[in-house]
Amino acid sequence: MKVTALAGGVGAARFLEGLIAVAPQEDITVISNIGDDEEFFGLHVSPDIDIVIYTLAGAIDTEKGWGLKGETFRALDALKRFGYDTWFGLGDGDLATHAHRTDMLRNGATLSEVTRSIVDAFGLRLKLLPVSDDRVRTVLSTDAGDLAFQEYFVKHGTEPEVRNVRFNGAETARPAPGVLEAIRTADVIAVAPSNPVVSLGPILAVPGVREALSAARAPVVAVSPIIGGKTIKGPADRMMASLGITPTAVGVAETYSDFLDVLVIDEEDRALAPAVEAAGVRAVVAQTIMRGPEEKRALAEIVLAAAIADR
Ligand code: FO1
Repeated sequence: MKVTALAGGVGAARFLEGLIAVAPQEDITVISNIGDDEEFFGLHVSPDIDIVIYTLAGAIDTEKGWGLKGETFRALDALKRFGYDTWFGLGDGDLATHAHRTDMLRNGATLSEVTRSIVDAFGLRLKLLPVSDDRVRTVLSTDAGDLAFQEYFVKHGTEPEVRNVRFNGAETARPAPGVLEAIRTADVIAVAPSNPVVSLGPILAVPGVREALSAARAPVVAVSPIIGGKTIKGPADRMMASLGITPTAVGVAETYSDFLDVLVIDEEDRALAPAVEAAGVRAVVAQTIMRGPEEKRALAEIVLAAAIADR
């Protein structure tokens, strides 16, 4: 069974840990957000791609959910000496990934090719595709002005009120090789429990992706990242509310209703099932909080089973 997953950062990586425990990596294609990519010290950083790779390779700092475990920050400390702003925590080992990525890109490789090389180097066998090899950047208009995603998320700690979100470059970006095909040929399409606005939004903004999802023969199954009106981590609930999207599983269903077949919602939101279904999306109620490996695995199984039942 070929599984294609749409993924943002930390929540997605945890969901994918469950997926690789129940399906062979060779059968999995992950389409990653690139809207929160950023350049620091001339190096191209792709946080969502790296979070997925490090997590699935067992190399992630599990406490933080990003960066490498056992990481040191000596290079970043040394950069302070030259007056650099060092609010973004790039560890020494992590910097090697970004140096490698930047070197390959400067030598003419595409982001897809670079990503494949990092996936291989970390011993993974799944296919991980940036949604595009073209530049797409998330910019948030906030009460503190226009902020690039990492400025909003890390430098300002998601404090500013978000008024509007745009994905610069998305209108002219082309899906990376294999992206539309992975959607077209999948048996199951899973949408990870990521922020619908800033993690999945940039993927859906690349022309052709949303249309391919609507036309896909495979059932599209999402897991709601909102439980009881709140996110486990991150600003999705506040951001949805300030953008006029209901910050509940119902708002998630409505955001994806043009292509979504099934939404897995948490037990806590059982009462929302009829409203989710009123948005034209079948609701499956399950335990969606992933504390340990068993829960990650169980959630992946629920998503696959929901897709099979929907075919
Ligand atoms: N998140 C933080 O909250 N603080 C950081 O200093 C930070 C550094 C960082 C370095 C590399 C990387 O791949 C991710 C990093 N993240 C950091 C996470 C990142 O900002 C977000 O989790 C994603 O962009 C959202 O999916």
